[in-house]
Parts: sequence; structure tokens; C-alpha cells
Amino acid sequence: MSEQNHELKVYAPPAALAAGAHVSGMAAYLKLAAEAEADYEGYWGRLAREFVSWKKPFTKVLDESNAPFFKWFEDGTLNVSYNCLDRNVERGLGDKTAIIFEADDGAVTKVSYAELLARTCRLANGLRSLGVKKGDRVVIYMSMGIEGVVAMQACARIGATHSVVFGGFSAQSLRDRIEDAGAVLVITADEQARGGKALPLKSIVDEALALGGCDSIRNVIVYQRTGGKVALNAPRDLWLHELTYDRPTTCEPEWVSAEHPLFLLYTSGSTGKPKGVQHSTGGYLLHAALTTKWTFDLKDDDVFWCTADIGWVTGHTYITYGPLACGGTEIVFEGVPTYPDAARFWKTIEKHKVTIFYTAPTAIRSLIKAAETNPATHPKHSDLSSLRILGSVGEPINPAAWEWYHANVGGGRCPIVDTWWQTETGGHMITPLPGATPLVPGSCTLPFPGITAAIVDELGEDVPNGQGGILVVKKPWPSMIRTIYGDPERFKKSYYPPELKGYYLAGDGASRDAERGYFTITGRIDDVLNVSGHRMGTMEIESALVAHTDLVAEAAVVGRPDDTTGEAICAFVVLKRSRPTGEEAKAIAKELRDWVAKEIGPIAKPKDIRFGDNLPKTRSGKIMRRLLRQVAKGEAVTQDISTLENPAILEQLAQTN
Ligand code: 6R9
Repeated sequence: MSEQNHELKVYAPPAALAAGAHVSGMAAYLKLAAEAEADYEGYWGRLAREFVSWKKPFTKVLDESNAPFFKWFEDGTLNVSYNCLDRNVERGLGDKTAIIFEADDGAVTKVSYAELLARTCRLANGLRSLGVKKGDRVVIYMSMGIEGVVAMQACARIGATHSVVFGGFSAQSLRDRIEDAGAVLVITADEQARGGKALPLKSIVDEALALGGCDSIRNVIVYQRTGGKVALNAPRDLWLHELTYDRPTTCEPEWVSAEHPLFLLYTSGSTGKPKGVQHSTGGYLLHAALTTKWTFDLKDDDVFWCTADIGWVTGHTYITYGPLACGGTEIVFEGVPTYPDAARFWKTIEKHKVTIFYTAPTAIRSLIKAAETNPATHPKHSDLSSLRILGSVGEPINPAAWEWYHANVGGGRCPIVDTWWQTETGGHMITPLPGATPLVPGSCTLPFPGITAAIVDELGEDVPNGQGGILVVKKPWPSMIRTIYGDPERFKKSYYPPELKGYYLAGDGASRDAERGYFTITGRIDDVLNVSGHRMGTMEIESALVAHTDLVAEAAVVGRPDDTTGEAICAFVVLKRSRPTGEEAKAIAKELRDWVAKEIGPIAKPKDIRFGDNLPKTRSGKIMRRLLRQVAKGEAVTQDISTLENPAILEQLAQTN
């Protein structure tokens, strides 16, 4: 046993919480895991009957005949919006608050399940009136708010496959996604309110459509959020309120097969353009509901707050679908954590008596910093006694941030569920269960019951605990990615490489400790960066840079560790003109940052830009990214550079500007 394991601090679940939890105690966890191991299909079939309401029950749980294109519950039919809305109303929860909307300016709007259902039906009827039907793709480019959730639910209701594009993406990125999805309609807002500012949405949609290649789009529906001035291009563009105001508040759901695509969500991979991760209806809904209930121990009187944006998978599963499928009450937050000041999260928890709070390590780390510089924003000034469970998602949480979160936000009494999962996995994969799993800061602990996460070597052989390796999932699971939209070959190649024995390749490295078998995620093993919990492909950023053909000859992008954002983007650029220095270098770096923001979105802006006469390459012409990673970190290059064509370049690239 390594010395390190003895130093691990372990936090047992609080006794009272454990006693009343849905999964109570380690014995209950082990029992569920054993049930899944003994009869895998029996286990998932049982839960699918318990957690999902079926129009027509399924007769077969898992179809592996066309692996890795697995099918779950395929002959069962259902509707996700029925499960999230009607079902709760039928159970007597019509008057229960479904969503508490906390706007950027602090205004609060509450909607009940009955109201949310009525609004969803109105929009669903409006969409149908425009000819949107089952299987059509609808792009949603919205701010955070009730209407975004309604838009997603309305698509689900009529069997249209939504593809939400994060409101921070540029016109170019939006265009690419619209084209790839072949969407028939865009739902957007006039503007979004963030941090006291109104930021454009509709005008970006106009710009995206003007870029060309979006001929599939027939209509643009515009939700009036700020009242800012926008151009409405008739008959293509319609106000959402005009489309929906006199529509019926009931709408027969489209009953679809469990395998019907509920949504596409574009995410970055290690190569080329973002990929449209396609999710199913039945298996996805099951895992969304199940993990919301077990991982967060969600109860009827909880107030759940996931701070993610609906543009990311976390917002899909833990805002739009999971909490509503469980009949919960949740906060939907429009603003940013630092407006009007960095106490916004803590004040909002106090204001709405939030009991379960789910956020990202990058937010925690930046709020720690903020509390240090401006002590008035420290969580101790807010009454956080309503909290009972905390969660973390998006990137590894370092033990120091974990301890701060636990002590200062959770008052030392709230378990932190550090949930490892991905856009592709649909829901939590490795996570503590708050009433069962003893916690170790920095570890996402153990697989969710039924999930066969493991660590293997390059040939798919298990590695012993205490040793690092490649994170895989051995068996298919209900909420897994079904394919990459329009590119099944890329799906197979990316996630099921032949040497891995049919295991799902997650793209992360991990290790398990020798004592408990707890997982610790060490980060991506491919060319994907994780900046503030956002996935960015290095190749995507490189392509954006070299697309500036007047200026850029060549570019290489790597990540370097960053205290606040986890990783920071570092770009090495060779210009078509001579290498700039001083003020000129600063000006060109700014121009390139703005360029990347325009090509992809502000989240992809490189933090560092270094200029070189060329890039370090092997004699065969390959850019040596490993060297660049060391240079980006500011470390002396210790590796053998004898194969390097131009060793002197390293010194030049080490200079910052
Ligand atoms: C849900 C989500 C997925 C990548 C994933 C991994 C990183 C997510 C994590 C974590 C360590 C955690 N990641 N959760 N790393 N501990 N609890 O974030 O999806 O945007 O697709 O990112 O994020 O590297 O592979 P997505």
C-alpha cells in the first residue's frame, strides 16, 4: 500500500443523511452493484420499469447484435416530456413549483408543473403548425431561462430532435452545427442578459444563416427576453409569443421508440470538427432520472440547483430532464457567478433555501480567489444552512478546492459528490452516493451501480489498483452515445478502437487507489483540453488560427495547467511575416484572440500566444507537441531533442509577450 493512501482523509456520510437516503449505506450500494453484476439486463430492466412511464412496455432490454451500435428497450414506446411533465401533474404535483427562475437582475419567476406543461404544449403546437415533425432537427440557441427548458421539452413532445448550441458560440460555430444537423428551425431569443449586459443572440443567428449552407432552415422563432431591437425577417422569423399565445394548452405527445434520437449535442473531439453526439430517448431518460435521484438523493421537498448552462450536457441531464423527471423543484439561473458580485451563488442559495448545489471546480476556484481579494463575498456572510448535498462536475476537483467547498459552503456537514461523466455518457458514471460512499477529496470514488468502469492498458488488459491507465467502460449502458450524427465510422473509431476488446474508450486517464479501489481522473489522454470545464479540441483552435490566412502560416495549440481554469490554452504561432516582438506582438496576439472568438467563441480564446520563426518539428515534419507542452508550462525541456530539426526554436518560443 502506498504511503499516499494512508494520508488520504476520509469523510464518512453523515449518519442522519445516510439513514434517510435513497441508497443508504455501503451495503445498499454493494447490493445494487451485485444485482447488476449477477443479471445485467434484469437490473436495468427493473429500473427502466420503475423510473420511466412507458406507453408500450419494452420486451427486450439490450440488443447487442450490431455492436457497438447498442440498442436499449427498443420496442418500448414513450415520450420524455410526458414523463417530465404530464406524469407529475397526474400524480398530483400540478401546483408544485417545477422551476424557480432567478434572472440576471435578481428577478424571480416561479412556474408550477401544470404551467410548465401548458407552456410546453403551446410551443409544441406552434412547432407542429410550422410543419415540424418527428425526426426533424431543431437548433436551440437561447439564453438560460424557463423558455430554454420549454423549447427542449416541446421538441421532445413532438419527437423533434433538438440540438442546443451554447449561447457563447460564434455565428460560424452556430452555422457549422446547423448545417451538420440539417436543422429545419432555430429557436432563439432577442438577446441574453448576463452580468448586467445584454448580449446578442438573434443577430448572431442572422449572421450564421447569412454565412450560407443553412438552406434546411425554414423558420427562426424568437423569444423576447430583453426587448432589445432585433430585425425580424418575415415570413422566416416569428416571435415566440405570437406563435404560441392562442395555441391550445394540451398537445398529444408523439410516442416514440426508446431508441428515437432525443437530442444531438456537439462536442469537441481530438480531431477536426465538433461531433454531434446522438442520444436516445428511453435509455437516456432512465439514467437522467435515476442518477438525479440516487447521486443527489433528491427528495420531494428539495430545492435543487445545477449552475450549468443548458448549452452543455450537464444542463440537459441535470436541468431539463433529470430533476423534472423526478418531480423535483429546481433553480434555473440566468446570470454569472460574479454579478453583481462574487457572493451571487451564496446569496442565491440563501434566498431560495437551496438544499442541493451542483457546480464546477473552476467556479469554486474563482470564488475562492474572489473571497480572498474581497472578503465581503465570502460564503460565511450568507446563511447556507439549507444545504445538505454539494456536487462537482466538469473537471478534476483538486483537494484544496474540495476542502474549501466542503468547509465553507457545506459547513463541514454536506457530502460532495464529485461526478465523473461526459457528453457521451449521458449521465453520471463514477460518483459517490451521498448516503453511502465515504469520500476522499479529489477522488470521484466508485462507479454508479451497474456501470462497469475500469482501468486498462493499451491492449485492454486490466491494470492493478495503484497503477494508472486508460479509463474504459466494459459493458454498454442505457444512456450511452448512440452514434456521431452522420458519421457512424467516426463513432466506432473514436470510442471503440479494435485493440480495446469492445470496451468504450472515454478519452481520460485514471488510476484507482490500492486501498479502496477509488478512481481518480488524471485528465484527457487525447488532444482535448478542459478549460473551465469546457471541452475544446486543440485541432479546432489550430484550424481557427490558420484560417486567418492573411496573417498565420502555422499554429500549434497545447494546454498548460492553470490554477483557476484547470487548463489554459497556449498557442504557438508562426506568422506569414517576420516574428513580431514587444508592442507589436501584443497587438497581433490580441487580433488573433479576437479572431478565434469570432471563429469559435470567446471560450476558445488562447490565454498565451507565442510567436516563433517556426515550430519544433521532427525530421519527418511532425510538430513535437510534448515539447510544446513543457515550454508552455515554463519548464526547462528535459527530453531528448536529438530528433529535432531546429532545436534553437525552443528558446525563442519560451519567451512570453
Ligand atoms: C459532464 C461533462 C467530459 C470531460 C471528461 C473529463 C472531464 C468531467 C469530471 C471530469 C474529472 C470529474 N470531467 N467530470 N474530470 N472529474 N468529476 O463535463 O461533460 O463537457 O463532455 O466533458 O470532462 O475529462 O472526459 P463534457
